Amino acid sequence: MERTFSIIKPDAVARNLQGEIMAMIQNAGLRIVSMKMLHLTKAQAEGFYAVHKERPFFDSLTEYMSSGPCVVMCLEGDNAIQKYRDLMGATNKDNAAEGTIRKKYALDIEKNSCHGSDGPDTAAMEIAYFFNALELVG
Ligand code: 3AN
Repeated sequence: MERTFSIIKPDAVARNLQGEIMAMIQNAGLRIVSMKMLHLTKAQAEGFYAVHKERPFFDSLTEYMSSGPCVVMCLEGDNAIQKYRDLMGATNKDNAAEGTIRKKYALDIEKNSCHGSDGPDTAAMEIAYFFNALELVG
């Protein structure tokens, strides 16, 4: 069993797609072990994406991530990190495979509907950024 961290980003929540994306996650065999809806401040989004702070899109990305509510989740399952990365599809929706969340719902490379941890260390850090041990109930 492995855990990963997921965000249904503001572009998807604004279009009321939370339920459809959660159904895709559950149909892929992942369990939602914690979940909440948040409206991040710019500072909270900057903290979360600190690893990208030198990238040219950092300001725009954190502006967008704090532009409206999002859903943060901890997911669990066999090979959960890679399984969820596969389900999300490529960062750029134009390169995402058919049947992936981003192919179906992303608007562009920035407003790409979902986030998923890219490895075990990031997953542990990202889960701890949003959830305490008592909130992980799965
Ligand atoms: P992924 O989310 O697929 O792991 P990262 O970690 O490279 O992709 O990028 C983090 C987030 O930054 C992406 N999900 C996307 O919202 C945004 N992003 C990535 N590349 C670009 C870009 N070239 N222009 C604007 N936003 C980008």
